[in-house]
Amino acid sequence: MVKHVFSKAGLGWTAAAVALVAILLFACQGGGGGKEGGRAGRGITTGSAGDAASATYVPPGDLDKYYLFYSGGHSGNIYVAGIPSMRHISTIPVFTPYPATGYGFDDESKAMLGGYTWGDCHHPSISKTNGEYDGRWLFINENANNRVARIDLRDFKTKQIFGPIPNLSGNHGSAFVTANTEYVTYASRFSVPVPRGTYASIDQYASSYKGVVGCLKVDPNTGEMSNGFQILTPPFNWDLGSTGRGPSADWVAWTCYNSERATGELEKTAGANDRDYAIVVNWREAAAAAASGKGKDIGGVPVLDPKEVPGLCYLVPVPKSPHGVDFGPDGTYFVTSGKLEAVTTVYSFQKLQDAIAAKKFTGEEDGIPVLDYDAVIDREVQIGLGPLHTQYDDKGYAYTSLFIDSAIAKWDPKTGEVLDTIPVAYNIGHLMVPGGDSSKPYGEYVVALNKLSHGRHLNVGPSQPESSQLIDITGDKMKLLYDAFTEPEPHYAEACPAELLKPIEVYPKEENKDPMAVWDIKDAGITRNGNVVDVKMVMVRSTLYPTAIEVNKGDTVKIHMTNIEQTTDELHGFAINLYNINLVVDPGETKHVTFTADKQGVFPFYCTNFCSALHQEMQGYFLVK
Ligand SMILES: [Cu+2]
Repeated sequence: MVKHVFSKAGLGWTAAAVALVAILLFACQGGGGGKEGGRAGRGITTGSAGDAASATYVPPGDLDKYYLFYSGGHSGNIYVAGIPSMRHISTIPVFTPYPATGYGFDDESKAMLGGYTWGDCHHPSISKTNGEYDGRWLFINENANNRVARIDLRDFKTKQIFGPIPNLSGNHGSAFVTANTEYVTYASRFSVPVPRGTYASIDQYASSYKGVVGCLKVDPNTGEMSNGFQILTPPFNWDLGSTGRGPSADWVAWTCYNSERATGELEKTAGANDRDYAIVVNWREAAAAAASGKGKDIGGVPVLDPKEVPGLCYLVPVPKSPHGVDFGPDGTYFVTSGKLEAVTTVYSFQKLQDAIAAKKFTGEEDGIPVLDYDAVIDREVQIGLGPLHTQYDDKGYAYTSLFIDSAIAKWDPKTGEVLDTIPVAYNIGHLMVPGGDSSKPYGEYVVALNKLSHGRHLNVGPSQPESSQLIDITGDKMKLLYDAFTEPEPHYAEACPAELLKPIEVYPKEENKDPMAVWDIKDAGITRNGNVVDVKMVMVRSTLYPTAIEVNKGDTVKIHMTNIEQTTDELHGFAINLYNINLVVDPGETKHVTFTADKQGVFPFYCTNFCSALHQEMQGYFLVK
């Protein structure tokens, strides 16, 4: 028998009240900061410091075992670190200009940013084959301007930013890829009238505002994303999603909050129902329906309306105010947690299929059938307060973050038994086990992505970094190993074994097909066509050639820079005084910058990226008559 918490009308609010007390209690404790807010003040210890130190120590010259890709939140970046050292190795700029690599300054990356100077990126997703990470690409969503980006893991560079995606507002439930990277998934956190640009009064929210869930098609050879399809949904606030694998490989699920369709003061109004929903979508069927013309073109995308095209998606009741759904490694079950209900539910994918076939529905929302909760669940588990996200290890265990308890619980999804709990510092959001959202979890570690660091670091003033903690999960008991800090704000991360990736260190000359590339100083030079000036420049130790560029005021200047080095780590930069020009060109790469010579005078240019003993001598003049 399943204990049905929803049947007890009062329990939800009791749990919410407990949660509220816990939040208030936490706030009171946390206010002090400083030494009292540090490790001693919270009773968190590292156990044996010597053991923890040796477990995370990577001797100088040795390499980490895993790549860790953190989302950088509203920084718009991805941070690359190593596990177990937790050392920050590199920053991949994605949605934000980044002068350190010249990103957003050259013509190509500037065009890719599309005029936006920031993004809010949350959930990195390594491409998959048969449900396992294949290490080709890294996708990441963008919540503020409704986009998805693709990074090529061959060179760790952003290659495509797709969007703003039509009809979508707040792309939070993204960029989880399907089992063979057929699609990148997305969902609207905020509902608006569609298509974008339509006005409807806020009073019309429940009926005239629409959510969408959908998929971007991914080219299997190039990774290039293009519009796939969307499904119209009620104006719920879609949250995190998860893609199926194995038997559930054709399915994707997201949870929502605000199934009340409320507006304003959601902290009160969106908690009225004792349950919210997950939506489960058969993406393969939906793609086929869109391909056969069953969708309606809205904003340039085929949009499927469940009222007109039934059988593509279903709603599953979930504990109150969930913050995501996570398919298990073998794809036979998925887990949701109600952050205000303190209940984690394990759903059976087979029972879900059976209930759909037997039409075990309890109602519908805008044409989407609601499945009977009792018919589709395996069990409910009481793990702790504020359960959020779940990851899986290589032994069949689940790890769930507990925001209010500031802890991680290890438990068995097959029995519901909670096996261990470890406190973290503090208020964990996401957590990450290498491969923990794929068919092949690697286990070994869980990284706690904590929302608050509360002074567990040298005091850097009020703008405190985010905190991550590395925890050993190889034994029966979890062991805290290391505190790491990052720029804001890791929401999620993925990690893969180092040997899965084989990044290049130089761009091979033979692959450079840029028509403006020059590989010898004798081919470098300046040509004029009307008021357009093309400069083919060679960058090599130790010159930027031609060393003088003379133009007329008002000319359009196009500088095409080729770094002709084929040697590892020999980057060159190109900056012009007072012209806001800043490029960095990797070995074998060609980059372009186009600008108007709108200031008269003489402006030095120089190499910004230290390259050789004669680096200082790599300079020249940009002369404007
Ligand atoms: Cu240089």
